[in-house]
Order: sequence, then C-alpha cells, then structure tokens
Amino acid sequence: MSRKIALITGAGGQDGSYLSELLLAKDYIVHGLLRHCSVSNNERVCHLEGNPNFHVHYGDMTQAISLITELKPDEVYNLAAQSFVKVSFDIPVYTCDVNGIAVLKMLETIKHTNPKTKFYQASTSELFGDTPAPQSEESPFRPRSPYAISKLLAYWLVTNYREAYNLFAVNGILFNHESPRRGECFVTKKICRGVADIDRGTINHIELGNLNSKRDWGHARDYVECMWRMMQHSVPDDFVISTGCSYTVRQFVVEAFSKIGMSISFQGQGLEEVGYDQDGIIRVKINPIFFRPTEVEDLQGDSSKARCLLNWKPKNTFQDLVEEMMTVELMPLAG
Ligand code: NAP
Ligand code: F7E
Repeated sequence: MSRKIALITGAGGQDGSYLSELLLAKDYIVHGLLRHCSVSNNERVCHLEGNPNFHVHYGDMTQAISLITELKPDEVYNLAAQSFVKVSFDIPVYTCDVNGIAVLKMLETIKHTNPKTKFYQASTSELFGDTPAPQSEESPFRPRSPYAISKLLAYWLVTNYREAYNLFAVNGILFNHESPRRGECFVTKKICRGVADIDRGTINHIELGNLNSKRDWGHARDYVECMWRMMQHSVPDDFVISTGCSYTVRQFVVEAFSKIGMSISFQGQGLEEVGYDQDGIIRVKINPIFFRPTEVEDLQGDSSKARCLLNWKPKNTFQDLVEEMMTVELMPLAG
C-alpha cells in the first residue's frame, strides 16, 4: 500500500509540530506549510527538517490552495490560524480572512481538484462562548469574540461541504490544550515563564487579567492523537475533545508557583486583588490591559462521544501539564 500524504497548515505552531511528529512516526509523508517571516519561526519543527519524509513549504493561506492542487494529499489538517482570542478584537478582518474565508477556499479547491482528500478543521471550544458548562457536541454556540465568530464560519462551512458535496470534512472542537511549545501570549505559558523568571530573580511579580476564567486544559500531544483518529474514523463527524476537568486561572497560578516552593494566597477583590507568597511578598497583580471586551468565563468539555467512538482518552492530567511546562521553563537559559 502506498504511503499516505498529509498537508498540515500551521505546521510551525504548537499543534502542527506535535502532529508532524505523530504522522511521521506513522510513516506518512508530511508536507508542512509555514509562514515566511524575516526572522526564524521554525523552532518547533527544526528538529524534523533533516527527515526525508518531512517537507517544508513557506507561504500563507493562498499557498495552501496551491499545495492542495499540486500534492493531492490524502489528508489536510488545517491548523493555521490567527489563534489569539484577545488580538482578534484588534484585527477582526484579518482574523476572519485567515480563520474563515481561507477555509472556504480550501474546501472549494478540494471539491474541484480531488474530492477524496479528507479535511480536518481546527475548531474550538470558543464557539460555545457563554453557553453553560459542561459543553458537548449538542450544546448551542454563542461566540463571544471575532476569533470565535471566524471559527464558527469555518465550522459551518465544513458541515455544509460534508452534507452538500459528500466530502470527508470534520470539525475537531478542541478545548484549551497546552504544552511547553505553547505560544508566549497564552496565559499558561505566560504564567509558567513568569514564575520561572521570579525563581531566577529577574522579575518580582507577574501581571494578569481575569483570574476567574475557568478552562478545561489538556496536553497538545494527547489532542493531536485525537485529530488523527477523527480522520481514520469510518464516517466524517464532529467531536468535542477535552479532559472533562476545569480549573480557574487562579488555580493554575497556585499550581505553577508551587513548583518553585512558593505558596500563593490571594487577597482583595477585582482590580485590587493581589497574590502574596508565604513571606508576604507580592507575586501576582491584576492589570486591566489583559481583560477582553467580552470574556468566556466557564469552559468544561464533555468528550464522551470521542471516548466512545474513537476510543480516545487524554493521558495527561492538569497537574502533569503544569509539571511538564514548569520543568521546561526552569531549565537553565542558553547563552
Ligand atoms: P498556534 O501555535 O498559534 O499555531 C498556529 C499557526 O498558524 C502558527 O504556526 C502560525 O504561524 C500559523 N499562521 C497564522 N496566520 C497564518 C497565515 N496567515 N498563513 C499561514 N499560517 C498562519 O496555535 P495552536 O495552539 O497550535 O492551534 C492550532 C489550531 O487549533 C489553530 O487553528 C487554533 O485556532 C486551533 N485551536 C487551538 C486550541 C488550543 O488551545 N491550542 C484550541 C482549539 C482550537 P506563525 O508562527 O508564523 O504565527
Ligand atoms: O486565555 C485569561 C483570559 O489566551 C485563557 C486559544 O488557544 O484556547 C485559547 O484561547 C483565559 C482567558 O486562551 C491573562 O482572559 C487572564 O479567560 O490562554 P488564553 P483562550 O482565550 O482560552 C481556545 C480554545 C482557542 O481556540 C484559542 O485559539 O485566561 N487571562 N490573564 C489571560 N489570558 C492571557 N492570554 N493573558 C493574561 O495575562
């Protein structure tokens, strides 16, 4: 049997790098689309670049369309996105172009050039917005940001192309997932890096926004495995992927500081809330610049469908995740 060809957009991102590793281990030929930048942005995949089965293509989403036509891949994993929710309020048009309209162009290309190509769409728990937890495939969508709205457009495009043209096109509705490779702007990485810098003595405290938000945080390595399983399933379908456990940002902070032997307790309310260590030194402050115009307060996923039909379950707990992220952040800095 000939080897499968996969195209991964956003291959240089957190999930793209783990998925590339997974598919190479499964003997795929992997084509990764990376954005071309004047500075290096291939840190997460540079260890793969000597692999004869890993091919890097530089370009933006227009290049994805050319690559689908040229390569006729068996599987396309569309992971590229403007993925930072807060920034989507500042650049909504760009966010909708990259996260929404580009998906339409890719589906049109597949429909016209090779309708056998399977398509995975990186959908998101942000679609649920303020729908009460726990959220499953049956829960209503109530998006609360331009990011979520752009992803909702993509979600319905995938559904429509599956129903109208019989494409194997699926939405993975993934709840938050993190790792040492997480981008620096996201709260988990920001906290872990800040705590490590406090441990080194280079800063005294970190500044955060809404500590009350609850998230269902899993590990990216576990979640890319489920992406692949969705694409091997007998029928194209949409799945929620989550751990089923949620924690507040405040709980994440406490867990991360515990890894450097600091016990954080919070006092005060709202903007005046402060986190003290056991010696009474301020280690956490609130800064309103990190608030969003509209917030998603409470996400906790019910992934029973994926657990049952795809025989998937996450391997890492919240505690494992914080442990791994902090271990990497606490490693001595190069140079
Ligand atoms: P990520 O680390 O931000 O990766 C996204 C990738 O897309 C980056 O490599 C980025 O390139 C690339 N990209 C951005 N704009 C592009 C453009 N115009 N053309 C080509 N490439 C572009 O995100 P992730 O955490 O791996 O997430 C992967 C996907 O899952 C995203 O679609 C995200 O929205 C979605 N998602 C993520 C989560 C999560 O919790 N991680 C949950 C649900 C859904 P640069 O590195 O050059 O910026
Ligand atoms: O925020 C709060 C913030 O930016 C998590 C993306 O991968 O997951 C991610 O979106 C929570 C929010 O992730 C800070 O207000 C407090 O309530 O890490 P985040 P996100 O917005 O949940 C979904 C599923 C995706 O699809 C997205 O692509 O933490 N928060 N203080 C803060 N957040 C940040 N970034 N920085 C703070 O200082």
